[in-house]
Amino acid sequence: MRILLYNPDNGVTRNFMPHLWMFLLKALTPPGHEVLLIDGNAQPMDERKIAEYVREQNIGLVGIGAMTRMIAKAYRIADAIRASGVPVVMGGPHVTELADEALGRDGGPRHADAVALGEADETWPQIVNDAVSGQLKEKYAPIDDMGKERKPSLKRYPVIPWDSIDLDQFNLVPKSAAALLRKVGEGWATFRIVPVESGRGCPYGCEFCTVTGFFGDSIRFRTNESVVNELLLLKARARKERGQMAVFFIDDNFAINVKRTKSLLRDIIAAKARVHWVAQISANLLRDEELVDLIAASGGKWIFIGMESIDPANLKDVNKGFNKPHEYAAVLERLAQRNVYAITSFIFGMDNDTSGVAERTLAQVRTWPPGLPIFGLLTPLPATPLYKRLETSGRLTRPKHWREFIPFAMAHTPLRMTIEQAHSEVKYGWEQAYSPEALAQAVDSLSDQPLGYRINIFLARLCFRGIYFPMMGKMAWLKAVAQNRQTIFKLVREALFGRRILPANPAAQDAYGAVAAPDVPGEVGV
Ligand code: B12
Ligand code: SF4
Repeated sequence: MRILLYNPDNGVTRNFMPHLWMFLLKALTPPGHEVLLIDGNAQPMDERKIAEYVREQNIGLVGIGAMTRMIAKAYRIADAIRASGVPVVMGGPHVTELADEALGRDGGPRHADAVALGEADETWPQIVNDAVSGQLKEKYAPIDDMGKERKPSLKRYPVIPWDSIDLDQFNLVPKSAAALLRKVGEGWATFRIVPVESGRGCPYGCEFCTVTGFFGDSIRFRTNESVVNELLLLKARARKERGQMAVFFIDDNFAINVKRTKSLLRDIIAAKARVHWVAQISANLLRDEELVDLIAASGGKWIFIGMESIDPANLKDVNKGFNKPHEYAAVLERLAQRNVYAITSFIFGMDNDTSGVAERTLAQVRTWPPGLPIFGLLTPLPATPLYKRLETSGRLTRPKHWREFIPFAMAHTPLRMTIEQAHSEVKYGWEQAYSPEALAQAVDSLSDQPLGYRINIFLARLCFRGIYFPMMGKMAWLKAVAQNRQTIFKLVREALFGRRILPANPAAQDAYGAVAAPDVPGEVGV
């Protein structure tokens, strides 16, 4: 049977990284089937086009995965495919929480023939077999012999054949430039950011987050060996095609077990499996100097930190009191001393937020080492404790906000400001943090560093700008380039004519004797 796995586009950003679930399920598909992958962010298709594709390719089963914000699109695509007589199975966090919605049991239309609840590593082969025999069940849940929910172990993680898989749709180097860039340094014919998981689960239970409910508070890890082998496979592929590969460790909290993370990072260094990587780690775990040394030594470049707020009252409200705003600066300095920078994520519209929260936050951000601040709104995702609290207190203004997704729009009223005020705070945050002046300032703040670091922060900021100010077309990119022309000229002039390059920060020479690899243009992490 031919199977199509499809992930809808998010409608905001272009594809920068494939979705892991597709590659994982492909690797877990029983032998004898052909699995095709389409990521809507890389290959945008509308309902008509995808239904046509499914017919032309003689597909017998379609699997669709989506987050809440893409679910409306996912349902439309599913409807079009089902209308042409091909069964659809849906999975992922949204339909796990609202299976009845996908199955049309909540009074609305039906969108899926079957739903895979929770982690599908163990149920997927069964789903495929049932589809082949025309006996798809409505729901598939990972349960043990006693009928109790079972979280799959990651100890026998499948080998994702990164060395042979077709990754053409995920090359971030434009085709027109590939031939030339092949000859630059070790080769830049391709540049890909690949998702790798080393573990699942986070016990912290922040009120707005689905992770603790979905993956459970039991944390599971792959073996170090299996992660190291995956990195070696990725490196080999990059070398073979004269390209570059960076890794996004998509674990929710990569250092949730600090001892294990250190041992993994040591093994990566020892096996020469070092690649440039990005990971999500909560600020409280970055107090550990040895961990931060190992992050730098093993290729860590960007750490995503869910700071959420600089107000301890807000953090307490959302059960994230373990974040200590007075520590943020020290955490970021500790990273920056080793040339590791942070993607700092903030949420506005929390219950203790008042007008001016964006400027108050930015005032602090400006005193920190340069990074990539991102701003969002508190969003009640289905089945989170936050959703339940707001529902109970009658504060949801759009209880089914996902049915008509609007980017950067609140679905409930904050306590101390209006919805409109919260929206303008987010807008202000993005405008100020990504203005040409702010980009120039970020570049200048690294004036004692080699040029590569400054180009890196500049390109990263330019790309991140696209999260709020979509840069889908050539014109939008040209406009962003024109606005930042002064900084670009400055960097180009320096690249062509040079200037005195100061040695890299001695702290980059880590305790393990490795010098943090100089960043190179284009390596923008996320
Ligand atoms: C990586 C990641 C991203 C990447 C996404 C890009 C990418 N290419 O991966 C980035 C960093 C861009 C991102 C952004 C956002 N993310 Co995100 N992200 C993740 C993260 C950390 C890992 C996803 C992953 O690969 N997991 C590992 C795989 C194996 O798990 P999985 O995807 O759940 O798949 C398993 C099952 O769900 C199931 N399954 C999934 N799909 C399908 C389909 C079929 C057919 C079947 C049978 C089974 C199945 O089988 C898989 C194997 O068990 C998750 C948290 C998490 N740990 O999952 C959050 C998560 C998915 N993100 C989330 C959110 C909210 C966001 C943002 C909206 C945040 C924001 N406020 O901006 C943005 C939206 C981005 C956008 N523009 O669309 C939420 C989604 C909750 C929800 N109900 O939708 C999650 C769960 C985190 C959370 N805090 O709750 N994210
Ligand atoms: S620390 Fe991060 S992953 Fe863990 S529960 Fe909180 S927001 Fe979710």
